[in-house]
Amino acid sequence: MSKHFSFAAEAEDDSDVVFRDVITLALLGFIALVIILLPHINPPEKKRTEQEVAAPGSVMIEARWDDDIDADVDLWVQGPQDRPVGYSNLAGEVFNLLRDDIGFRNDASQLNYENAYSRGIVEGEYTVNLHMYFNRADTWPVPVTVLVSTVKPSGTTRVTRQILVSDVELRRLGEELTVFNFRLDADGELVEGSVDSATRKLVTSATGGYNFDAYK
Ligand SMILES: [Ca+2]
Repeated sequence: MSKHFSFAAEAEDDSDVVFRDVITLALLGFIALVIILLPHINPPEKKRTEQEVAAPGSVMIEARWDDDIDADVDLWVQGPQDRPVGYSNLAGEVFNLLRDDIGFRNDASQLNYENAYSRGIVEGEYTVNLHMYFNRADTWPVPVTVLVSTVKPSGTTRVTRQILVSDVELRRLGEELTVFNFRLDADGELVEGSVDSATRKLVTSATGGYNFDAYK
């Protein structure tokens, strides 16, 4: 009997130890979980900087030509009191040329598309030109659509509004065509009566001695 009781007592002790171990492990597990989750509970709200809230508007200029024509058309743009921006002058004070398209070469997108984007909407005179740089396809004319849009912040989003569009044709190698001259006011609105296509030369030669002819 005593042996039996002894076994029973031992068994009781063992189960007690196991029970306490389980509690301890569960507690440790819970503490570990809390430590792991602590940084994620009530994360500090991402503070928007003044600059993010008051993101500046932009002027976006796009040129799109026939995707089936292996031609290198260049978009050249000039913002107020800025220098001309195109493939050989990629950045100015106002504009950046974001995408230079040289036709079918080095182009996975199959699009014939160039665009320039401004930093802010600056009041004043803008000019948009096209330059027929090279036409490997030797297909003429090359139809090009040119779009001018403003992108303005509106609450937490941005609103893109097309303000000008024109379909033009390039007819010879080296041709430089002024598509638009226009003015924007201080609110980034098109000034009525300011749009024309009087010729203004923007194409300037490459700086830094880069051999762009290698892409022809
Ligand atoms: Ca080009």
